[in-house]
Amino acid sequence: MSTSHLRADGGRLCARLEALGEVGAVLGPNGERGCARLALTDADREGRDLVVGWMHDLGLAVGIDAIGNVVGVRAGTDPDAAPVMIGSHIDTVRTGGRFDGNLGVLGGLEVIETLEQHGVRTRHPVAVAFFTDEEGARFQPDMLGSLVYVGGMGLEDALDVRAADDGARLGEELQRIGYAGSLPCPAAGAPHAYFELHIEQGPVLEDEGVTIGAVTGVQGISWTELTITGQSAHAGTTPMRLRHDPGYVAAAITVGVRAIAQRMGGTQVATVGRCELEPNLVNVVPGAVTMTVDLRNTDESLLLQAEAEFQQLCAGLAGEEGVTIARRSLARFQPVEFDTAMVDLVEATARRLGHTTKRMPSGAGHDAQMLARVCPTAMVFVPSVNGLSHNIAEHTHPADITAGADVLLQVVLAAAVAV
Ligand code: HGY
Ligand code: MN
Ligand code: MN
Repeated sequence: MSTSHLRADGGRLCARLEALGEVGAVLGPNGERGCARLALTDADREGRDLVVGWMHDLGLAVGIDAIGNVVGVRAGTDPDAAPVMIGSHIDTVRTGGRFDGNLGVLGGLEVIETLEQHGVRTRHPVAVAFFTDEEGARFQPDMLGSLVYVGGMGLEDALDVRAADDGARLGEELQRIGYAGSLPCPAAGAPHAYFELHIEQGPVLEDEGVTIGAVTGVQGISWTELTITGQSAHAGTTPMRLRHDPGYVAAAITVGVRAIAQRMGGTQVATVGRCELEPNLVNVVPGAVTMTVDLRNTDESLLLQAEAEFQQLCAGLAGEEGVTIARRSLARFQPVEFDTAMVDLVEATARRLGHTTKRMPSGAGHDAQMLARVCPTAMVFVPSVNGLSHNIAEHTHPADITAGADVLLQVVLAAAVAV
């Protein structure tokens, strides 16, 4: 059966995105409409229940594994063939948008519904997955569910992770929301191929007027939590020369890691996203500060260089101010390159459909970087308006959403082999 003419129904996909976006909805002062569904919260459970319901409506066989990853499978004609998997995540950061992750999962459901609508059978099964805790905002590391899925992190270690906000244990939260599944981790078998449709979350495609990004890989990620311990003291009576102020050290580290990134240039980025002073009172020199540093680079040797300079910065400040600095690695992933033939397929398919394309690395982490460990993997990017993401103003135009879904549909058909 020829299927090269098949296209997605962009309106149906946008309607699902809107409906899922209402779960944990966050409305901004200027009409921004984001959502907050931190991993394993009640809002995440509600979003999961909605998507699982859609999976059942589409006749998928739905399975949940021991880390809460959910996979819905549409049968293929060859019972021995491994599935072509479409996946991403539906958990969000606290100031999340409605597209990050959600587009990849709901784009997968759109592919399924289009195949159903046109009576298309494929040799390989087609699976749609959402992975637990991709964001890593509440439970680190990020991409935790897909990392466990591919065997990159032990299940028990993952279940024992404590939440950064309230200290809850991941395994108990999974039980509490009813998504502690019975399927084994790591997964019993690898997919035949994995595709992820995702918003770019940066400015490149929009700046260059390009519709489809053929993603070549994902940059390396280094997350560190610092606990800086000094001496709590009176803000008025303690002379500057007698202070051991972790608040000052935290500020100097924030300025210092930014300077490292600016000096290195290229793709190097550095972010202090979390910084908590204790006791956080106007008239008390803090006794301790807990903060995080996120370093990324597309080149592993440069990321190692940035980490080394960061380490030297901390050591110097600790000696200068007379504080101690304890470090805890929250995530460390090397850069990942996707299978060239798969990237070629995305690029050629997008061009065949008449879209402009660009090969580019991903600045953000994605579940695809974990699935790339076990099967041929590719990502399809669509533009982000103003390059904005992890912000409730995150937006992607419906025409670009439809273009991305069309490319996803066609590359999945190529891999799953319509019969
Ligand atoms: O941090 C990331 O890049 C992703 O959003 N988890
Ligand atoms: Mn994402
Ligand atoms: Mn994200």
